[in-house]
Amino acid sequence: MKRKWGMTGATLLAAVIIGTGCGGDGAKESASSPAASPSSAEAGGAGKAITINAKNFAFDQPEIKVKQGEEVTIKLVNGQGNHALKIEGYDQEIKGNQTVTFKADKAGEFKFECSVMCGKGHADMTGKLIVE
Ligand SMILES: [Cu+2]
Repeated sequence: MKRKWGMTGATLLAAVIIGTGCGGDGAKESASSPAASPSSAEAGGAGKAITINAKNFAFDQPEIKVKQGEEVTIKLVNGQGNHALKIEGYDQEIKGNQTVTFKADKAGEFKFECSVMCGKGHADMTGKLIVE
C-alpha cells in the first residue's frame, strides 16, 4: 500500500514538473482565467458586480446603487496609490485589488470612504452606497 502511494506521488510530481516546464502558454492561460470567471455564478444570477477604481484621491464611482436583498460583489482596483474602501453600516472593508461579496439586506444610504491613510486628499475619498 505504502509503495503504491509513493508511486502515485512521484507520478504526480513528475507531471507537475513536466507541466511547469512547458513554459509560456500554460502561464498565459492561468493568468486569464480568474478574470473570466463570473462572480455572479454563486448568487444564481441575482447578484450585482461592481468594479470601483481608486486613484489619488477619488473613487471613480462616488455613488453605488443596488437593490435591497441583492447579492453585491464589489471589486476595488487601485489604479493609482494605495486605497481601501470601507462601507459604514455594512461593516465591509475592501482592500486594494480585492473583491468582497455581501448581501445588501438593509435599505438606506451608507457612506463609504477610503480606510488607508493615503495622503493629503484622503479625506476627499468618500462616496455613498444606496440600497433601495
Ligand atoms: Cu485614503
